[in-house]
Amino acid sequence: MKNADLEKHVKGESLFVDDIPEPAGTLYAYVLDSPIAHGIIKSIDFGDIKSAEGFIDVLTWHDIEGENQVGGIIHDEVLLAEKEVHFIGEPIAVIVADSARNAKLIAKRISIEFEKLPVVLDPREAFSKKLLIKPPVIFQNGNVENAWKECSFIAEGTVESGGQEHLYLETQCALAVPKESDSIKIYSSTQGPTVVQRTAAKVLNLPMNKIEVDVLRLGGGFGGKEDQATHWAVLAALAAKKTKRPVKLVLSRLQDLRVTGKRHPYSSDYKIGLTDDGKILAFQVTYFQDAGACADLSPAILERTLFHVANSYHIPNILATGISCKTNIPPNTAFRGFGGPQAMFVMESAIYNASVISGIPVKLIQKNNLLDEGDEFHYGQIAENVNARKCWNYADEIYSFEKMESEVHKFNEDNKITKRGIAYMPVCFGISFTSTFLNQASALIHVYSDGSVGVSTAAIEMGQGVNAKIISIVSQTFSINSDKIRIESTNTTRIANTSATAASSGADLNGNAALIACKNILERLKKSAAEELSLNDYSSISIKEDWIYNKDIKTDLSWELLVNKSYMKRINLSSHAFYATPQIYFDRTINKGRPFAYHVYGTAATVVELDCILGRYQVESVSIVHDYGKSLHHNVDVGQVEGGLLQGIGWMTLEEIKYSDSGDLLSNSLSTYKIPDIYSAPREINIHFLKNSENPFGPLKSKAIGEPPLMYGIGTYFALLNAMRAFNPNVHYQISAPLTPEKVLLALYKK
Ligand code: MTE
Ligand code: LUZ
Ligand code: MOS
Repeated sequence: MKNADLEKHVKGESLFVDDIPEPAGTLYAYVLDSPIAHGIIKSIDFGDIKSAEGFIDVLTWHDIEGENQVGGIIHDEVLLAEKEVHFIGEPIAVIVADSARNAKLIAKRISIEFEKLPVVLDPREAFSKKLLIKPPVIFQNGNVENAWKECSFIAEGTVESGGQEHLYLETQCALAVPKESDSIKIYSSTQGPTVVQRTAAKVLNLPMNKIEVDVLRLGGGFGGKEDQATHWAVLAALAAKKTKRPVKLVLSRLQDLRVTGKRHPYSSDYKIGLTDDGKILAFQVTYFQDAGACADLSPAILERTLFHVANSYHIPNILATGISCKTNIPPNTAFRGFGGPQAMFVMESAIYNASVISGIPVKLIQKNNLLDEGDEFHYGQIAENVNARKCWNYADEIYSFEKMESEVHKFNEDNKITKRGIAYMPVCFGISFTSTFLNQASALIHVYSDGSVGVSTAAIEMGQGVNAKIISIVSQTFSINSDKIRIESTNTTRIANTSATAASSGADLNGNAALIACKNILERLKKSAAEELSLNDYSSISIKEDWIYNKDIKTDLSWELLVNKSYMKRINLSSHAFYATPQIYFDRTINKGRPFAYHVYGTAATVVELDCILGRYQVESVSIVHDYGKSLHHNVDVGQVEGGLLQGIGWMTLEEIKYSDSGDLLSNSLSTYKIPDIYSAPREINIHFLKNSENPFGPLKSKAIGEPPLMYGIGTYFALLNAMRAFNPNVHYQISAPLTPEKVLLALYKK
């Protein structure tokens, strides 16, 4: 039960794009990007670069033979700036040289004259100036206006949540190699090989069958390479096509931080109404999403925000408005949770303030309103196989909330300047791409004549262990040892029309496709075995641990022997299979449907300790019950819960993205942008999985796991707020994440 890559990673033997041996004649590209956040390009002076050491070529938008366009959902993003620039970091020219160093040095000799235009950095300001990515989107059910009249308590407020840097270890990079007849092979660090292929074809004016994209693995993606690996791959391909030589483009960490998009900051207004016994009757919310300068995936992310308005609760009256605002920062993009965390943070903030106003404990409001079987989500889906209450109750049973609370209470009575706080965080996350058409995948499986197996799918391995899960599926289905199974690179010539590995559905979609392919081959092998054993039908044949059984009696056939005999009989030992998630649909004219195959549930209880003199804090413990269905790989799933939690804690407490007034990223290094390290990790992480949970939509009854655990981190915010209020019950607070130590300190002593 080890992650398939573990040993290679530890020995440093795993290959990433920058490790691929470079073909002879490889050139190196450097991207010259905009130093200003908004303006008109008046002129570009290339000076004497042609005589510079190592100079090979320079490309601008004039060198694009196809369309200068990389926008996927909305066609509003040029690959190379033409007349106007809209954010610091917008690519303007590509310098190609004999070394990466020379390419960068040459770029310094180019000077650009701009006419500056006004810079907008605040989403609400953008909204007031009508700078929108698209018209606002509304999701609603019931009638909030009628419901307010029935409410005993109404709370209103504003919630801010900040951006988040992906900080994948491997920066954005690509290697493009020209092949025969104008075709190009691109090695890219992307979550979406087909997005790269399609965009390269469009920009280079080639049919898609002349672009081959190959991905071995990523050094992390976290959503940052769902859409934004494309630019660099296409730029490398453009340069390779023009120079007719291989071109490599690797962003430095600084450039990667400066020019790529991050999690979307949100600024939101809410109003929540409760009955006296703490039932949430109505919730109204407006989200101002800071999209940055172009759409990228923002509309889809905003939509997922609107799906997750109510987190894990059933609220009969909801009116939610999402507004995607255009500002002059790099286009923000997918990040683990994809707009869901932003919605859930607002929901939990609303409950917190409703509790302050009503005196009803947060825990009671949460528990009273958890989703139940048969409840209708505000987007029309009926909740089935709901595990919200099961996770909550099981967590209460094994961790004892009351005991945890009394320990916190006792600690606070015994200590004057350090205080503890506890908070609960239930999570409900919808699984499936909300754009229904993306929920498809295929697999190509070869059983070679020696019995070894090669598996290709659309899944991209980025550290999340999808390869280990697919190996587990193939190994269980064939009942052969996992060391016979090899996962191939993800390649668009083997697997076409791939959806990005995203939306936590990589293992679901590709695993299901692999399962079908295995079953196809298995059936042929069983028929072949029946023939070998002179049986009339193959229903009594089974394979167990690399050996063939008839009526549970061991035969003389091993897996290898059966495979070889089948090959000699000219039986097809390969299968290409396709999977599309059944039953899902969504009608955007009314924003109702059944967008998700199923939901993932869980509950976390978080205890923090706060030093009220220094403002420093420590997460003491996070105790989780998570619903992973019937796990494909327990250790991988534990790793995903821990990693997601840490990333969520970072977003809520430490990671602060700052731009200057002119739109320059100030938090542009690891000394100014703090991510969680071993010292900021919880002292104790307890993870229990819900028992007896099976998921009819997951391969071998498993559930997706990648994104949902990030949202357990939201509990940390409210645990901290409770610790602050234990020190100073009248503490003046404004809900604004991240709750950094300096913000804590300022709030504690504000008069
Ligand atoms: N885990 C690691 N180690 N590295 C990653 O880049 N990405 C996350 C999550 N876990 C990521 C990760 C995100 S954003 C998603 S959508 C899922 O993994 C994608 O993989 P899956 O669909 O196979 O779960
Ligand atoms: N990407 C996407 C996603 O295109 N659609 C989604 O619904 C989604 N959800 C989570 C993460 N990425
Ligand atoms: Mo994950 S944000 O779906 O790549």
